[in-house]
Amino acid sequence: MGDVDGLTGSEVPPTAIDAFRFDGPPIGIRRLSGGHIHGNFLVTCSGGRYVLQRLNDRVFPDVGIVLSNVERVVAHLAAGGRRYPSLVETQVGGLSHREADASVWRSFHYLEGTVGRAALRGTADAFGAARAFADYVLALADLPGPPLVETIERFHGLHHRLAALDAVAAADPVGRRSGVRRQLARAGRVGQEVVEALPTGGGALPVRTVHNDAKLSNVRFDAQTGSATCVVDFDTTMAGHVHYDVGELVRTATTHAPEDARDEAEVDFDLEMLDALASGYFAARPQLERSEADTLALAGPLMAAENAVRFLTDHLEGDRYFAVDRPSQNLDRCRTQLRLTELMLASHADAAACFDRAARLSPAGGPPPVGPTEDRP
Ligand code: GN1
Ligand code: MG
Repeated sequence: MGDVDGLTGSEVPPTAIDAFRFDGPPIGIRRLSGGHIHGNFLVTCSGGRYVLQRLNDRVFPDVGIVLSNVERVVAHLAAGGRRYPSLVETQVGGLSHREADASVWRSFHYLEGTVGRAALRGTADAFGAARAFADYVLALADLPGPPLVETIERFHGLHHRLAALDAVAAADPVGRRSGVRRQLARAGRVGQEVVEALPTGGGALPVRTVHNDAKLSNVRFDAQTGSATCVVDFDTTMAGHVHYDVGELVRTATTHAPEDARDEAEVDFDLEMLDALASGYFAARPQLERSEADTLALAGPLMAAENAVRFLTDHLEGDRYFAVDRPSQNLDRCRTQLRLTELMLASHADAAACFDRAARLSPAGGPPPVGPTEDRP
């Protein structure tokens, strides 16, 4: 094929497009914004639209594991009659394609009639997004076969992320430490406070198969009705705690500031949105244990603090992990997440009241029943 929209010659090799069984010749390609990890492109062919991804093998060292986990998740969601993004076969009947330069490509059918949201439009969006993520965990509770393989080792875990930050600050590989002393101290202080409030190791919290990247932007909403139709991006779906999902959603959906706002004063913490998120989550009857339900108000601070620490670590490492399009973007991301953590901690009592109310009013009624969990620490 020829150079479509001027992109195929550079970012998307024509052979990567030709490798997939797309319906009709490609008539347009454009880069999709939003994700920090993979290269994401929208390929428009005469007979349909597709999301084509170049997988990031620095972040996911074994892309084969990612591919097979995702295939299992997609097959299980399909068997349960749920809406999900389906994979496109390659010309040779596989579900991924390796280029001569060793890059690995994968494609999904574009979920027509749906839209993503960078920010919530209102409480109904919050309710629907939270219910969709709770429903995802319920759907995977009876995934047949062995547990999904860990795609990124020790992906979440604030304690270990803080240790990694200390190590990179000590090594200071690109000489940025002197410019971030205040944020380093602040991240250490805020991170420690959250680790002490919600220790996630030690077996106190059940381990389930969770999404692990439950950002608002990973929810698709029906373009007509506005209701949340499904969640996407299953690459980090594996063992974890429900707090990782609730926390990602809370940190991305309760503030009106972009994650990389240059001025952290823009960051707010909207308790009305939190209330709707909590109601939506429990509306799915998530069958949480007491230890989970009672600590959900700390999920937002946990994930905001963890992301702050990861962004600062990457800034000190020279922006090797998260894609950036300007020099201090990871530092800005770190500041917004620290600010958000501080605001959330200051409103902890109100946040806890939101989750308590939602748990009491959940359709199951009464205290959340004990649900199926795995027996691992
Ligand atoms: C990354 O898939 P994407 O780009 O939305 C990251 C998440 C972070 C997020 C911060 C595999 O998510 O863990 O929370 O950026 N994903 C991975 O926005 O590291
Ligand atoms: Mg992701």
